[in-house]
Amino acid sequence: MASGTLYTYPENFRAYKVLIAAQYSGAHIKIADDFVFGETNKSEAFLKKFPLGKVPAFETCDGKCITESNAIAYYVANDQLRGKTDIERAEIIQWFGFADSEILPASCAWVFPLLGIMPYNKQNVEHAKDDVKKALTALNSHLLTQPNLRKPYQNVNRWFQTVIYQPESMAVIGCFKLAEKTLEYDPKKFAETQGKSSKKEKKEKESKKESKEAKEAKESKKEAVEELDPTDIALAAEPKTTNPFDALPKGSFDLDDFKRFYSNEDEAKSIPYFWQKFDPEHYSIWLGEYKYNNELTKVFMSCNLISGMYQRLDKMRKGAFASACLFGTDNDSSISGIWVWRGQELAFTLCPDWQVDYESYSWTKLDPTKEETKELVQQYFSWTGADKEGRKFNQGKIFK
Ligand SMILES: N[C@@H](CCC(=O)N[C@@H](CS)C(=O)NCC(=O)O)C(=O)O
Repeated sequence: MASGTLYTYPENFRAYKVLIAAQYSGAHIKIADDFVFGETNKSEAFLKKFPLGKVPAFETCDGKCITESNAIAYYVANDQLRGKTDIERAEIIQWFGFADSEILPASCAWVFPLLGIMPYNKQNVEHAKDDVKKALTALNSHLLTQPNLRKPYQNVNRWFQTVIYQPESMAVIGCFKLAEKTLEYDPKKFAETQGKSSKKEKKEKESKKESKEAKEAKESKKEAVEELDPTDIALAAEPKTTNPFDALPKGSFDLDDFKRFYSNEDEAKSIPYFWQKFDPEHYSIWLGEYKYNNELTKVFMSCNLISGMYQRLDKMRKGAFASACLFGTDNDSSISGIWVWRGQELAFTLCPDWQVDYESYSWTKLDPTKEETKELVQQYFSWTGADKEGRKFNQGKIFK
């Protein structure tokens, strides 16, 4: 399995490709921790290995040097990502090229002027926008015509969200949020950005510019997805779904009332209140345990994993409540939670939109009459105790 050192600055979108591929393959990648953009990559020692002085750059454990983010990503990937047949491998190269030649330059030409780091020219920006739309329309049609993909991924927007919310992607970039509004041209921004060019600030600006570049790429993706006409059309054409919980009898447990009570009172009151109101005939209680605890690294990333799952389950809030906890510390942690929802079956199976994350957890239905269930509810609702391996409670998140 590939292993080595990656030279990059933080949040480099080109390095994300490499790091996400490594999440899938399990390749061991160390990020050079003393790397300073503009310094390290211009040093004699670096240029000897990587003559262009660009990052990301990768040095394998046995001293081989690779540049070009796509090549590095390919090197650290596995067969699943590289493709198994000639045609699959050719398609991988096709989409690498598509992203670099069709999406990236047009996205930058669209967004950089709006962020004030390139002069604004309305015609050029409009032209770039059209180019992005054209490329995404082609991608959208491609996804729609793939029989395997047609059903779950009806358009680029959904495909993008699916990819970006995979645990392997989230472990690298955290929880990605789509832009809420379209960027507008602001002449002040350009003046401000161009104004600060004293020599002393140059280096700092370089690195800011580069991390900005990463942001821009994200922004452009957000923008592009947000403005995509065919996506909007496809979304509008989808049948309006009712909430799957609506089909199940409500019973006597007023979940909203309990959520309000839980938010406003401390657990000494809200947990007895839960048991007093809980309706076991129409609601069920589940323990969800993350299956890949040994892959969890930084606590904040694991918390992003929980928040991401909650976000994707937004519509499920109507009939569910959960408290998920992270136990332990960086590189030694676990995630588990207590979930309560309407109905007696595993609620995620009720709706395809709820199925992105649930298979990463093992689900155990709990018997509400049992003492162990009372103890688990007590522990998870009050954010105390430890996991099965004795890791102490660290952080909790409520789904309501
Ligand atoms: N095609 C290369 C582009 C690499 C690249 O342009 N890297 C920029 C930072 S994102 C860089 O290192 N610039 C430094 C320089 O041009 O001196 C790749 O995908 O890896």
